[in-house]
Amino acid sequence: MAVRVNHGNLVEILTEELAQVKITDIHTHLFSADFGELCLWGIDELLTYHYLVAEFFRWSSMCYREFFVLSKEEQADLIWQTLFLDHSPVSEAQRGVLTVLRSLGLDVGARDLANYRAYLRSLDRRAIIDMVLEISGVETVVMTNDPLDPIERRVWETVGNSDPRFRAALRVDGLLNDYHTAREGLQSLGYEVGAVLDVRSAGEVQRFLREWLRRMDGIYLAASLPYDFSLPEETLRARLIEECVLPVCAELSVPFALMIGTKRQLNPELRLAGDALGRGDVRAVEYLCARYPDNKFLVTMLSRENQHELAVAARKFPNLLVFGCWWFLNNPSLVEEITRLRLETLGLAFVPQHSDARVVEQLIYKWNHAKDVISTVLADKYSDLLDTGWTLTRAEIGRDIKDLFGGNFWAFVEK
Ligand code: RAT
Ligand code: ZN
Repeated sequence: MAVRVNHGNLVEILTEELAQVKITDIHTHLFSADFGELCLWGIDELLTYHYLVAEFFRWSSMCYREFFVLSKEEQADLIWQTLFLDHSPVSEAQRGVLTVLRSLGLDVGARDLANYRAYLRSLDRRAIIDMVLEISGVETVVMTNDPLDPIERRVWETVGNSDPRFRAALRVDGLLNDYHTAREGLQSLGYEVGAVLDVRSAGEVQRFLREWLRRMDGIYLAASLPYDFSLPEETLRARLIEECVLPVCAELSVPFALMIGTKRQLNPELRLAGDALGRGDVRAVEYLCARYPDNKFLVTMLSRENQHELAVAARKFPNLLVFGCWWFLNNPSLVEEITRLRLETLGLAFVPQHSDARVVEQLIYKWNHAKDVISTVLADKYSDLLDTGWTLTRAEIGRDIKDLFGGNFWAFVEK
């Protein structure tokens, strides 16, 4: 018999449904075990996450170079001391480490870094992946794949990805944001791409995209783009998108994912931690969706200020799926605000979050924290529905949660 939802059982039902949903994490920087050293895990990787490196330098006056020549373990020791022992670890990325340790059954109160290290080192790559996917409820992990990275390419050209829980996404930042360097990479792979994007070169870029999407069985093609990304415009990037990326995506029925709003290397001394953000221009997204109705666009924007406009754009275009609270937006207060805004503007037709995890264990905290916030917001929304006299069943809540955590994405990909 259908279980009716009421104000008394709503939170419990939501918690139970969220605990059992199988998540598709649509954007991560994780790799399956086949990728060897590219698959990052363990306490030293967790503590040297670039989000934490940036936070470490809020306190430390150490010179950047001195820090980066240290071993991973030494860097991790310094970060632990500075961000966890010398100050309370309240930031989102700091708390995340503790959520991971607790979920792995370790004693967070003991503050025993040596013990955490020893425990995690006693596991292997495959064991940690299995354990983390089980704990986090993640069923499918979408990777970020760059065939111009020689280490990664060697894997694709030899063993490939043998783990069906991991899926590929072809990332083309280099091509769109630094064509002249990427061109050399493409040439070394046998693609005859010239300095000028003439018909022949455009055809060769298309061939590269097509062949690598097929080889990786990529589910989408993606790029992160700077905050001043604009379309239409007379630039090489615009031509690469309109003459190479979009035709191939349409031909293979693959979405193009745009992640807009980066301000790369604002402080290059911080290396990977040195990127920032700027307010983007939603008009570029509106232009693409209107001009290319046969293409599908997955879009996330990095600036809080863009979220309302982006949600409104998604009301207008069925070929636009908004996803995630990306990178600097992945703070509980902002995830809550943005998820409320999207639910109120779009109903359940969006993808509320992706993890952006770089270290396997981060899946645990990113999804645990996201579910907490999304649960609070959904509880309010369902409660408002009950107040109107609308009836709800547990199965309907389960259906909605499945859509949010994977169903909407797969329906869009398969559209
Ligand atoms: O969130 C991150 O770790 C960033 O460094 C970026 O990788 C960003 O998510 C991206 O995909 O460009
Ligand atoms: Zn990312």
